[in-house]
Amino acid sequence: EGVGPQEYTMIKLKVLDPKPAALAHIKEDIFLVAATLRPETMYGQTNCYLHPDIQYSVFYATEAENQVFVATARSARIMSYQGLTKVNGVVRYVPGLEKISGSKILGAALSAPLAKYTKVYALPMLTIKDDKGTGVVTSVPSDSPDDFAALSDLKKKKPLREKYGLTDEMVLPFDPTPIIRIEGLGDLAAVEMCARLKIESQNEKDKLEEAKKEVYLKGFYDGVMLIGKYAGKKTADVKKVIQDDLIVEGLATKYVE
Ligand code: A2H
Repeated sequence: EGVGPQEYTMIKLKVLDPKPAALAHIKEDIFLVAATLRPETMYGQTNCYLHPDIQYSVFYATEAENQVFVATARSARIMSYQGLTKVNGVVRYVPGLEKISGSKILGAALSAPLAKYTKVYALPMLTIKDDKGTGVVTSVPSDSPDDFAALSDLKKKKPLREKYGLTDEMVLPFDPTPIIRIEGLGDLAAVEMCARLKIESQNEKDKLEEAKKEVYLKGFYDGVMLIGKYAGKKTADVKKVIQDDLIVEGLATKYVE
């Protein structure tokens, strides 16, 4: 990992009705908050990942908004020093929800900013780390090999879906959306790299590392947007503008760690 602070865009995915039982009594708007380095890829969201065994926290966001966030306790503490919680330096948990395992939120219906799909679902990813970002990873299978591999696992394996209480409707209709064209890799770069390297599952760490390097480097510098307000422009030139647009609309904030 690099030295010094990393700035992420924290994307707010709103939990829709009917809410998971454990969250159903909450009056405020609830958001899963996902840390991403690629705000320009949010057009391609197909779902959001949680780790089933990670403990998340549900806590009050800034006073101005009547909102609660779902993220790891570690990231909540960091957020509290960045003006993102109700009281500076303090995390106020929703009573009884200081800790809730990801498995209890899986299957939640979500609204994902800029996504083509009006409703996406919280799905399991077993490679999420609890000490990076918010522990919530929004999924862009067109441009992230990790995201594509995890979604493919769920699509291929009915027992995996059943294990986490997911219906077919939460998984099967969601396909990678072409959002960025990369010279030599086409319009679905992550799908292409996973095919070239014959990646069979989200557990193929080394191959996924190789795929990521290729897609990420090329996507960052040579990618051209195929969709949205900035279609035709280079990814490197619109990353910041799209981040700003999302923030202005209240759909994201900056998060540094
Ligand atoms: B990125 P870095 Cl399209 N555990 O967002 C595992 N992965 C995590 C994570 C965690 N706790 N928190 C964030 N991430 C993912 C989009 C994306 C991302 C695309 C392509 C590449 C890519 C959509 N998912 O990341 O270690 C998030 O996925 C490639 C590295 O801090 C986040 O950005 O550099 C990225 O990893 C942050 O990783």
